[in-house]
Amino acid sequence: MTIAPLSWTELAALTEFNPDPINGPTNPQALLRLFGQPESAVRVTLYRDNHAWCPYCQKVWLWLEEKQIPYRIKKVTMFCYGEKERWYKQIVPSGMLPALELDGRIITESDDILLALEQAFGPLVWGMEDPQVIALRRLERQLFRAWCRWLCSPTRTLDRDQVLREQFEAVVAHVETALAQTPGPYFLPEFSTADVVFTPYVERMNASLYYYKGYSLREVNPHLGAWFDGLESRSTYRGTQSDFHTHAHDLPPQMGGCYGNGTAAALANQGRVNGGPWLGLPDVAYPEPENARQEALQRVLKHRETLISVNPVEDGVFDLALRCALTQMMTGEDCPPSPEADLGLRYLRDRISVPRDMSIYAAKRLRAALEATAALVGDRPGPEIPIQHRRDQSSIPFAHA
Ligand SMILES: N[C@@H](CCC(=O)N[C@@H](CS)C(=O)NCC(=O)O)C(=O)O
Repeated sequence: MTIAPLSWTELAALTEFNPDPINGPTNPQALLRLFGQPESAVRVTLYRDNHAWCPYCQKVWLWLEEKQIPYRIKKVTMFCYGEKERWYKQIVPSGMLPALELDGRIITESDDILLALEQAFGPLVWGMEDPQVIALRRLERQLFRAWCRWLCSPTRTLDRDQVLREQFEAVVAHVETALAQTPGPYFLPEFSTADVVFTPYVERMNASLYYYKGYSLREVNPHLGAWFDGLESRSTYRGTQSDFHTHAHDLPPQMGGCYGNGTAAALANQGRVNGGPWLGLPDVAYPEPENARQEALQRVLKHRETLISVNPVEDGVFDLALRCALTQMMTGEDCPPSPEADLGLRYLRDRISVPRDMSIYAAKRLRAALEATAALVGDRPGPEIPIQHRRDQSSIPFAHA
């Protein structure tokens, strides 16, 4: 059965998603976080990237959320998404992120930021200079280097790829041993700075190795698997968590290239991450929240005019196509758009940025609805995702909302 698209007013009546960005759960949209405290308690401003993608920013962001330190957020553009704001270069001439203002003092370098925060507010259980944390921080850098070598070396042969894979797996074995020392899922007996330090890049390793190398870090390593589950039990982490699609396509310009090994497993994973089905991918394992579709709908409603104006398909055609996809997402019934709309629907499907635009399950539901609706009328891929930069992801047109 097919149905006609709902109007924007009818769609708006289907969502009540409206969390409090300031005092509610961790989210990338907030510009102020108070955790129930008065605004006069704010001593900290975090300068982080607009795209909620920068791994070093995620480290500081997660720490502040875990410690519930009231803070302000100022968002800055990363080079690969567009031009750096001049006002930020006056504060931090290199333009590097993150930066933190604490009682009027500017601090850069994520490790120095965490040290300064610890001095002001106390450690997140075990601090940066605890000998156990120092050893784990060293292990994290070792893992990072082995990952970069495997992912970012343009290997010509599968043998060479295998050597780099084994080098990476040897470091992973040390990580598994470290995690096995504690009865719980974390690196130390409680969630601490050590977990915060590992989070950003292990999340990116899980995504990129699945996509480019056909290697599922989370699934083949039981202690890392349990660690991811532990992270996902925390609303702080869920608010910062990205998905495979976002990482797979945001990493190449950041890393100066990511190289696939062309194995059947890698190609199959690429097909799945790009074209779905997205539910069931090992980028998330906690149960889907009941309001995931409502969240996706609310986020599209908020930005619908801009989404329509930046889409490569003609405005009237895309307005209808977008309503078709949202109608499909909310009712489960197919809603055919105009024949030329497939391209525009896939353009949007490929540009949902998680968590910037919405959380992981909302994004999966929206990608699925966009794809299902596009497939009703055509099989053309959307415009290619650039690999040298991601200026197609600019948030400038969306800023007024
Ligand atoms: N060592 C620094 C590294 C920070 C870093 O590499 N930041 C990147 C983003 S992940 C950056 O700001 N690059 C400039 C840009 O992309 O605009 C730290 O720990 O804070």
